[in-house]
Amino acid sequence: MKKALITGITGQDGSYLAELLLSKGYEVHGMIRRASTFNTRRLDHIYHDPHGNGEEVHLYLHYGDLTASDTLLDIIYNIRPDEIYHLGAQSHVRVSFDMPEFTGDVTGLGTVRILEAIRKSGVKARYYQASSSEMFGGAKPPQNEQTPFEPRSPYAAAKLYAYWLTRNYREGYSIFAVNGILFNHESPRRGETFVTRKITRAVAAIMAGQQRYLYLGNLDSRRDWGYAPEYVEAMWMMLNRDQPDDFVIGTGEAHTIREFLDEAFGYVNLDWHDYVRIDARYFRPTEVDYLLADAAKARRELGWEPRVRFRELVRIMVDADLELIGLPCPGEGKRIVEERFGQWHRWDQQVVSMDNH
Ligand code: NAP
Ligand code: G4F
Repeated sequence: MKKALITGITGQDGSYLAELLLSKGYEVHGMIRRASTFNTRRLDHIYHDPHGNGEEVHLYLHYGDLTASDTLLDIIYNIRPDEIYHLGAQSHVRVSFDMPEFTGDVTGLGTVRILEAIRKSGVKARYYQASSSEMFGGAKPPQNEQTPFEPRSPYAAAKLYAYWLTRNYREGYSIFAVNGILFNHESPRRGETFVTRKITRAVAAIMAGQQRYLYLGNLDSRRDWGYAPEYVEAMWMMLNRDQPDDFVIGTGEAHTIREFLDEAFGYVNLDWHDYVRIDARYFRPTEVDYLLADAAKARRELGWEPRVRFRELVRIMVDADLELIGLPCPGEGKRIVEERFGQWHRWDQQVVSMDNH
């Protein structure tokens, strides 16, 4: 049985990746932070209480933090994983302007702490670095592996540091280390303060009569939005090939926030102009205007191709948020997930609380 360690397992991508690896027969270990409230809600549906009589699920959680190198070394040395997926980060771009030093510590230095733990422990683990299209910043679209980086936020600068460290450890210490340069990917599990989920949650709350207005920032930037479960498959593909290399992952289709609003509100026959207000708080000191992936290399060398397109993604997210708030949903997005992925998770129901910590 192969062993994988996931940092950031409680996040959007970490939870989908844990499901994917468990379905492939891996023993999955995740690092979680101690919190005063439950932070494992994205995992509750796959976790099985070790004291119960249910079927065994090979999912194990360990306390740790990217700011503490001693625990990282212990975790890696004790588990001796075959694959490490480093997804943990302070991942919010707007917040990185408020907390630039902290973002550098967690998102940038956190990476070198993991790479050093791999090197010092002598564990022969393959390493995945969650690099980001945000590193392209002001670079002209479409962006691919050859595009020079022009970071425009503390988050992007921290990710760029981590990107180069990953390449350096690959070249200097022969570690099988790869950068997945992923463009924006979303899902019903997306953090509530990223713009897509903020919008789809608002659509549901407005339909339920619980919210009057939705306050947003810049509506003109363009993003290449894909469906997160497909992106974690690309992560696994990158670690399961002969040679380590870096790959851009995205759909090759970009849309503005306005277009996202059109689709999300239009799906439930609302006109967003009646509900959206602009709040300058959500503007960024420097914005990334246009991200558009050229993922030809991933298509060619990994055989990776996105199946969920923009309009379908929006419908999946709106359906999920309508259900979550207890309203019936039009069902187009739900049908897409059931047909192509087999199962529609009502993942956010809980909180049941995982009791091994
Ligand atoms: P996310 O939902 O924000 O999850 C971030 C994870 O990092 C959470 O599990 C969080 O734990 C953990 N974390 C934060 N600070 C930590 C610390 N000090 N020590 C240990 N863990 C810490 O992010 P995501 O959307 O799943 O993205 C996964 C990774 O891909 C991130 O590195 C992100 O920057 C990168 N990325 C994301 C996208 C995207 O569009 N989603 C695109 C490109 C790259 P808590 O749950 O306790 O907060
Ligand atoms: O949803 P966002 O916060 O995502 P952003 O900044 O593109 O970052 C995400 O994708 C990156 C990959 O490119 C990841 F590396 C990163 O971790 C994260 O997952 O903002 C998208 C756009 C921006 O242009 C922002 O200015 O939406 C605009 N926006 C407008 N109003 C807003 C809002 N963003 C947020 N979060 N909240 C608003 O109210």
